[in-house]
Amino acid sequence: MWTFEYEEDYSGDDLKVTNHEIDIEFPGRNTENEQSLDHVLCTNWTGENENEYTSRSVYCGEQMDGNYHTYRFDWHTGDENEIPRVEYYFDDKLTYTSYDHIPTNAGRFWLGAWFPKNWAGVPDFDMTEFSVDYVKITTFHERGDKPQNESYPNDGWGEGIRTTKGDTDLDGRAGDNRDLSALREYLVKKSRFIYHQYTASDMNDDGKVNAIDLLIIKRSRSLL
Ligand SMILES: [Ca+2]
Ligand SMILES: [Ca+2]
Repeated sequence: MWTFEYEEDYSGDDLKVTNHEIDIEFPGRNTENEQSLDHVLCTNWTGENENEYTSRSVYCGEQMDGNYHTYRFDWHTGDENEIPRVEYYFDDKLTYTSYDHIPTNAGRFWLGAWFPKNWAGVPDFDMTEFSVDYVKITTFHERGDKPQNESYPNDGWGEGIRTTKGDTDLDGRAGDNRDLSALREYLVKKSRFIYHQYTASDMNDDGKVNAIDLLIIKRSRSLL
């Protein structure tokens, strides 16, 4: 998870890049400097140069136990009551506090699963899933807070996948035999769905995909 705000300033002789970012990223590095899922990278940035970020790999305990864990950072831009800092918490335990290169500019908050080449290791699976139980943001409103001024606010966004209700196999046609069999396969747990398949399959928008949705697709077919 991370916050991100990026600016390019061409007003001087040299391009000045502002990169205000806070990262909680897995895998971290253990004491042997190997990738480790019981360590996590905690990094905060104000620019992209070597001397403009602080990164620490900290021990946060076993993460691969099938349970939800809480990941949190408290971002203080600072004022008369607060020293500028970022506090990193894992399962509600303060694990590390950074006082250097503390961002001030508002940024977008991101959650994501990705596999960057080189530093994240080699995936040993074809597919996995990233489950989020909840997201909570509480504002501090400190005097160090600065507005965002993104240079490319709309750059880098994907087209996304347009889903149609009933098109459970995402082939562009809704409610045919393939969609019924894709949903049946999922319901008997023989197959996995990606997020867009859940959206396309949840016919009654109750947040669950189950036999009721299958019945709704069947009924809609009989009405055609
Ligand atoms: Ca289809
Ligand atoms: Ca449903």
